[in-house]
Amino acid sequence: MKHFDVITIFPEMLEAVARHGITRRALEDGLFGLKTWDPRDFTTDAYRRVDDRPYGGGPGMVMMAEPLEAAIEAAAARQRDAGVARPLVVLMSPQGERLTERVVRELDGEAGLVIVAGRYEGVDERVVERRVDREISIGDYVTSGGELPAMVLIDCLVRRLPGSLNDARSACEDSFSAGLLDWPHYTRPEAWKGAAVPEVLLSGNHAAIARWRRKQALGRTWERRPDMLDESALSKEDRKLLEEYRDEHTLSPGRRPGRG
Ligand code: 4FV
Repeated sequence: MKHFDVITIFPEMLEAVARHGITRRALEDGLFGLKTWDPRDFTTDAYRRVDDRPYGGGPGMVMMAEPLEAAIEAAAARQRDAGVARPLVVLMSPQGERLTERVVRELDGEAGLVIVAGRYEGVDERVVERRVDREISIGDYVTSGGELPAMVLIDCLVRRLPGSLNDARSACEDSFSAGLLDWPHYTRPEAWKGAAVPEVLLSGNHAAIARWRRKQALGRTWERRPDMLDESALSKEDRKLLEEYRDEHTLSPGRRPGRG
């Protein structure tokens, strides 16, 4: 079982992963454990204070080191008692390394994550220096708290746990797993508002379908995320597929068909 302990002053927010969809079932199936720790429960003052004004002035408040460290330590101790040799402490923050498929794969191997979800302007840097192993960002923008980023990370990792997806192929056929964007998906009805499903997908010819999907993945990556595509590293077959795609789609990289 993989362990997630989340440090948050809004523990109820984690219900989003605990009570819905794939993550809910994986939790019920015991594929992972999820526990929240509220730093307020580790305060000693009557006001259960977890934030204070920033030294040096400026807007907003900063999360205090002591309640955070006490919560982190309690979470890490719980994981150690549960057999996790070395719980990894992760702070979700815009100053962290970008969360990518590579980082997700690296964290696959971690038996336990203690995820710190900050609020306000951020957390006291001294608790980061003392207790945080990795800072991770979900993107170059600012959220009002670390809870949503923490749930993004948990969701990414849980769906890769063996047994969490109905069909394990889903995870390995995901976008990015092959370093490419996903191919387009279609389902019934065959015709919808005058738009048909590509013929090949109705052919039952699995080799042709696989070829068409590979071409779409290559072409859409070239169009939408040329930064992900190293054409010089493509196989001869993939280069041929991309050429075909380009011939069929006269757009330049980064331009989306029919959209400005
Ligand atoms: C964030 C991000 C993020 C910063 C201050 C929470 C906020 C507030 N976390 N990726 N982007 N966090 O914006 O992970 O406390």
